[in-house]
Amino acid sequence: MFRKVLLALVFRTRCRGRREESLSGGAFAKGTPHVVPYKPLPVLTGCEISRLVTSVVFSLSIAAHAGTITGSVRAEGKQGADAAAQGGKYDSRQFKFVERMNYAGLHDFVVYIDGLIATNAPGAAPTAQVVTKRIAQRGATFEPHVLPIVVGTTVEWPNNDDILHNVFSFSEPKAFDLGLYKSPEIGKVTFEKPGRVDVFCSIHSRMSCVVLVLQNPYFAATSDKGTYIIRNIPAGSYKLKAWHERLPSQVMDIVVPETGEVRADFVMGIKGLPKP
Ligand SMILES: [Cu+2]
Repeated sequence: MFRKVLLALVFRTRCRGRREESLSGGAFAKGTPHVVPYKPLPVLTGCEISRLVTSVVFSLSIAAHAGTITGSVRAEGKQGADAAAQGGKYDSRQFKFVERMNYAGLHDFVVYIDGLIATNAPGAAPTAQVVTKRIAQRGATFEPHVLPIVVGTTVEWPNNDDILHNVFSFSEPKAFDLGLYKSPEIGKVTFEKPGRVDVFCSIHSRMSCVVLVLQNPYFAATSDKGTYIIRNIPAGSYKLKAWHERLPSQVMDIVVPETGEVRADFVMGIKGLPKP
């Protein structure tokens, strides 16, 4: 590893000298008319090839210390709950339109590594990357319904409808009121504190979404099939959490290998809660 870095430095120093030469020369430097000369397709010089190879080798050696977590999440209801539905009770006028939980049909799970990890712990070099995500308002629905983000992310709420919406939240990590607006105006909020932020529309009763603000970038929302994949996680031991907006979270100890993947499947439900 040390040798690779040393080699990269040597190449960089050597190449810099030649590059400056070629930049200071050229047609324009000699006061020729402002005509773009014919230039053949760029051919990589020896130095450039070496630099390219070195950087590829360098990134591969970094990636070799990072693993992948993959798996699935599903939910199941409590045993015995369906007994209440037997005997035609739900056919009565009183309960006919009562919507019941369909655990097998639940989606919008999020799987994430809990807490701060070495790459973003206090004192680690801050990442200057500014991330912006979007939740659309379309057909009086928020899309996606659940958005996991890392702390510092800005979320935009474009209004794709011809009617007004009013996006707001009174959740502790971030309370806000974007007011009434239509396209082309776009309301946005930056989330600096981790936690769950429930978002509503003040006009439409069924419009709600959740922004899940997380402490590190190692998370994934599940696909339509309930599967997820989190890549490039630095090797180590972690607490892996499965989250759903209306189920208690589940935690699993996991060891991410230096290379390759580890599998973690979750079955969520009304489990592990204290009896009063
Ligand atoms: Cu609305």
